[in-house]
Amino acid sequence: MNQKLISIAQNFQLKGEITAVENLGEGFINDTYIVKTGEGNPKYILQRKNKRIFSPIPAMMENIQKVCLHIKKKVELAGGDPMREAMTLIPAHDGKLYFLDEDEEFWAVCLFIDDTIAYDSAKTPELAYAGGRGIGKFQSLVADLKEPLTDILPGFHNIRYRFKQWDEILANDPLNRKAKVLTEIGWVESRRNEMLAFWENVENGTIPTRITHNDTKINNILFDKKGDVLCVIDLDTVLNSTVLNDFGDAMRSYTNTGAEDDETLDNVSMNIEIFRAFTRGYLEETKSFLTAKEIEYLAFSARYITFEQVLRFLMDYINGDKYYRTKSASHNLVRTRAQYKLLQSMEEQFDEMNRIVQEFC
Ligand code: GN1
Ligand code: MG
Repeated sequence: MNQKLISIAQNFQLKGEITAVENLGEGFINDTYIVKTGEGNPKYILQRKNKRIFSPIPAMMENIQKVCLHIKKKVELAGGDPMREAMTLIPAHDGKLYFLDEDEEFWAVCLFIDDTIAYDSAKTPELAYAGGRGIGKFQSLVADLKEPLTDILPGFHNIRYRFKQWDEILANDPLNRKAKVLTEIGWVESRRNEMLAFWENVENGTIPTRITHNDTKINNILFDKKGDVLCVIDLDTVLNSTVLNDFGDAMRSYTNTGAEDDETLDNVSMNIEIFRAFTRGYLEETKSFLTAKEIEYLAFSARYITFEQVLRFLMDYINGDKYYRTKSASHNLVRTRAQYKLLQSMEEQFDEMNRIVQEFC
C-alpha cells in the first residue's frame, strides 16, 4: 500500500486506523482515493486538489464548506439526514479544511457516503427525471445562501474568456497542431458570434447570476438504491454564475447516446426522451424561482455548454494537452469530434427541445 498516501490521510481527523487507501474513479482534474478505516468506521474520500486549475485552494475549500453547511441546515430542517444528503468535509488536525504536503500539494478529505450509486450515463428517462429533480433541488437549496463565494475559477463558463484563451493559444500554436485541425477550428469560429451574443445576457444582467454547481455531469451525483438523487458531490466548482450552466452541462452528459470520447461518431447523438425527462424533473423544482429569460434560454444552454466543451477540448489539444488528463496524443481531438457530433444533434433537435421546455414550465 502506498505509504505516502497513508501518511497524508493521517493528517486528517479520521475515526479508526487506516487499513487501505485505494484509487477511485478517473477524474480529469484531481486525484481521488478511498480511505478505509476498518469495520464499524466510516470510509473517506481523499483528494489531491489540482492547484494548477483551482486557485487558491484554501478559498475553494471555504466555498465548499459554506455550501455544505447551508445544505445540511436545510436538510435537517426538512427532517432529512444531513450526513447523507450533504457532503461532510473532514478537517485536518490543525482544523484547516486541507493539508499542504511537502511538495506543496493540497489534499482534502470528505466522508464517503455508503449505499449509493454513481452512474456514467442516464440509460432510462426515470433516472434522467430523478437527476433533473436533484440538480433543481440543489439550486433551490443554495438559492438563499447569502455568504459570498470566492471566484476561484475566473471565467470558467464565460465564453468571452474562453475565446480570449483560444485566440492566444491559436496564435502560439506550440506544437504546430493547428494545421491538422482547420476543419475543427472552423466549427468553433462559425459559432463565435452566436455564443458571445448569448453570454452578453449574463454580462448585462438580463440573465441573473446565482450560486451554481458548474460541473453537473451525471457522475457528480449520488443516487440512492431507489433511484432518487441523494446528494450532489464534487463541489469544487461552486461559483456565482447562471443556472443555465448546470442545466446545459447536465444535458451534455445525460442525453449523450455515446461516450464523451467516443471514436465511433455514429454512437453519439442527443436522446430527446432523456432531455424531456430531465427537463420535467428540473423544472418541477425550479420553475417557481426561475425568470422568464432563464427559461427562454434553457434549451440553448445545452448547446452553449456543449459548444464550450468542443472549444475547450480542441484548445487543449492545440496547446499540447496541458489541462485535461489524456490517454493518448489524440485523446483531446477524439473528445472534440465526439462533442461536436453531440452539438450538431442538439442543433438539429433544437425546436423540439424548446417545445419541451414550454410544455413543463
Ligand atoms: C472536468 O472534474 P471533472 O472530470 O468532473 C472539468 C469540467 C468538464 C469535464 C469534461 C474544473 O470535470 O468542466 O466539463 O471535465 N472540470 C474542470 O468531462 O475543468
Ligand atoms: Mg469535477
